[in-house]
Amino acid sequence: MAGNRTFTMIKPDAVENGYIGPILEKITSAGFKIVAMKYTQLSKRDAGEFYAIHKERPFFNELVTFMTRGPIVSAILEKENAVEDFRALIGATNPQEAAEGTIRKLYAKDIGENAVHGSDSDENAAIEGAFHFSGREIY
Ligand code: 3AN
Repeated sequence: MAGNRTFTMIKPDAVENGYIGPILEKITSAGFKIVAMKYTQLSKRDAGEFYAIHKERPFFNELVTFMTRGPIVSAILEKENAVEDFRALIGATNPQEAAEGTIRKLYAKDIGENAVHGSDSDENAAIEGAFHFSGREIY
């Protein structure tokens, strides 16, 4: 059975461009409840750990530099079928391939700076949420 939570980050490009408000509006109007949320900045070590799965990819250093260059918003979201529905809401990794109306189509520039993160499985949603939130927050 599909889980009901996912994890997201509004990435530095979207924060810099003033899109926190519009993106949160898209998320909540799509029926996601915000369970935990914070405005923060990742260290290189945090970003490297978060994206460890991409360590061998040619874009890894670029990704870490990008994700640490400014503040982000990280959040745990709740909705039935959360992971799949959120991936549909944000659109394809490459904004040029993202469907009309999706967050990446509306607010992202390119595959490297693509405005938002969305977990790709229930398992990763739990791991990523735990990475960003200690459990002492109320959620
Ligand atoms: P998604 O975020 O859609 O799950 P992944 O997991 O394939 O996509 O990639 C993780 C992140 O790595 C992307 N959000 C993007 O910021 C970055 N990324 C992926 N592919 C590239 C690429 N070819 N060049 C630069 N950055 C990339």
